[in-house]
Amino acid sequence: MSSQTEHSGGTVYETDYDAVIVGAGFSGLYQLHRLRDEFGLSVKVIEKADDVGGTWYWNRYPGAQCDSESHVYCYSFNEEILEEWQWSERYPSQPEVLEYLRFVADRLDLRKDIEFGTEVTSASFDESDGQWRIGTDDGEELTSQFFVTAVGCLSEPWVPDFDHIDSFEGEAYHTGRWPHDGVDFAGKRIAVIGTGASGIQVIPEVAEEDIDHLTVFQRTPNYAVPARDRPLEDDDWDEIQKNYDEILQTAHENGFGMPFDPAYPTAEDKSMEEVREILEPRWQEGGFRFMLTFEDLVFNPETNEKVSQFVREKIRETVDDPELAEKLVPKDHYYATKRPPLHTNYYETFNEDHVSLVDVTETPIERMTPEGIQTSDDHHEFDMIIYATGFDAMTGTLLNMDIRGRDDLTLEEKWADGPQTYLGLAVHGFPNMFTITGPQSPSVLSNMPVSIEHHVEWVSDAINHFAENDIRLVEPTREAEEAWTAHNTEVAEQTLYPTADSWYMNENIEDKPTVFTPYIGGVDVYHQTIQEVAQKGYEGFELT
Ligand code: FAD
Ligand code: N01
Repeated sequence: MSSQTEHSGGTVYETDYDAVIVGAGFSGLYQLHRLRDEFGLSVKVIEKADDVGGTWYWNRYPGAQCDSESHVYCYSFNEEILEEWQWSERYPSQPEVLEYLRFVADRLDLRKDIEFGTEVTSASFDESDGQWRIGTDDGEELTSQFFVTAVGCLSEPWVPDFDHIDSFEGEAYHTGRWPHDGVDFAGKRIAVIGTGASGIQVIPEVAEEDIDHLTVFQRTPNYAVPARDRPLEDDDWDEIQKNYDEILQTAHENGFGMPFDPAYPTAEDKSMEEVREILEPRWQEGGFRFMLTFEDLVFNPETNEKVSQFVREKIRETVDDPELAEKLVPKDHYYATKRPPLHTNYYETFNEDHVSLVDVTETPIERMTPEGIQTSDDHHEFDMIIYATGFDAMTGTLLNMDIRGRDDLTLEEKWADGPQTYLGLAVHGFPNMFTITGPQSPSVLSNMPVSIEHHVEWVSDAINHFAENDIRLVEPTREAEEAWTAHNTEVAEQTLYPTADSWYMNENIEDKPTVFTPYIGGVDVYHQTIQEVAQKGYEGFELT
């Protein structure tokens, strides 16, 4: 396949494809559909997995499930898909989301333009002919006019560099690269390292298996709120279908891409007793509806402290042993300044005799040994270690691809002090490249399918506009990029987020620069901003 375009000067450009997209998760699938089926472009998707799904292909650990509610954790762009697909639970589990994405890929006939089992290992912009040259691990090189990354914000698993990590002779798994054939837990002594959203989901599930013992290694206790999952019955579904347009519209106009708005502006003017009365029914209802109670939660320390206090009280009520409960109670950061997880029986699990906790702030992990884990005060023997230690988030996957722009500048060099982008969508010095859910866009601070749709639609319309208007090269100006980067920092600093050591701040990986990586101005504000940029003739971009 090849694509030919004639520029106004008479030059004919020939590339293998109009656009090459990396990744076949939620983002890449929709991006392919939009460019190919709406605008008739020639498009190739390169995906290193051997199927579609992205996150939901890789994260198959027991308990892997969505925290977003199913009826909004989906595409909204296609009425038929919305009508044909019925979710079975309030929060879909990993197999169901994977099944959904397979269904969409088949329904829209996407697979024929996806090359599976192939990793993009390099991508460089060739200034001589204005093409992207994309290299893969099978030695192939493709050329395209546009290069679109849809590689995910949480797709590069991260394992800390523990001393002698490879000496462990038992089984070791990362939650984000879980074996597809499952894992046999029977009779085993198991360690889980990490109590983020993945750890909080996997721990209760592993504890329920027929195991010998589970030891949880916790560095930072988390504020987990009950999910309160339940099946979605036909009646529930009828109700959703009746109001679907309105629900989806609310989600697309909400600051976090969720279908509900905060009910109270602040808790500042309320006593703790009043706050308890407001929060209790939301705690019983479960899910992110709890987090979105007070509008100023992540802005106002007073509101946040009251909500944090409420969660702490719940943890103490649930965990029988007061000393253990105190170790599980977060005190070092504000609620929601690290990604707030939902849970099903997480705290209850610690009441089981065969589950114990090691607080690594008291007794740090010193090294791995052939038999297990050596902490500062004990040697723990295990048959299996589960790393629930997260991801090289936001930039890790992008930087691993050896992306090079003008003057052979690598993205890694460009972002040495942290990401610099225009709108989280494009980078000065890297013409014709677009980053779906790139750093400095709302991405992980939202119900992501909403943000993904906003990005994919914007990028598709932009590429179509450039094609129709004989524009060959598109690149944000340095000034626009500097202004957006400064704006990102400015809005983040108005919130409590920078006060926590989170992966939002790159703090989970020692040698990454400490900067707030997603955009916290709100999905609604952000969406309006990118639409205005387009309406003003792609203001901030240089078009040639
Ligand atoms: P991904 O799904 O990460 O897909 C990226 C794809 O790119 C992957 O298939 C990967 O293999 C491929 N890729 C990467 N690099 C290369 C390369 N060099 N060459 C070829 N292919 C490459 N978000 C929510 O909004 N709500 C939730 O409840 C929620 N739950 C989550 C639970 C887990 C366990 C995790 C890890 C994330 C969760 N997320 C959630 C975030 C989730 O990542 C997004 O919702 C969404 O799935 C992202 O889709 P994506 O297509 O942008 O990226
Ligand atoms: O990863 P994490 P995750 N020694 O980085 C600990 C999405 N997601 O995979 O907090 C000991 O949050 C680390 O401790 P600390 C969601 O966006 C969504 O759980 O850094 N411990 C932390 O406890 C989420 O935020 C869902 O002190 C070490 C844990 O490992 C994102 O993915 C489900 C350590 C890592 O937590 C990532 O979540 C799952 C060390 N050296 C994931 N290094 C749902 O929506 C790290 N840790 C359901």
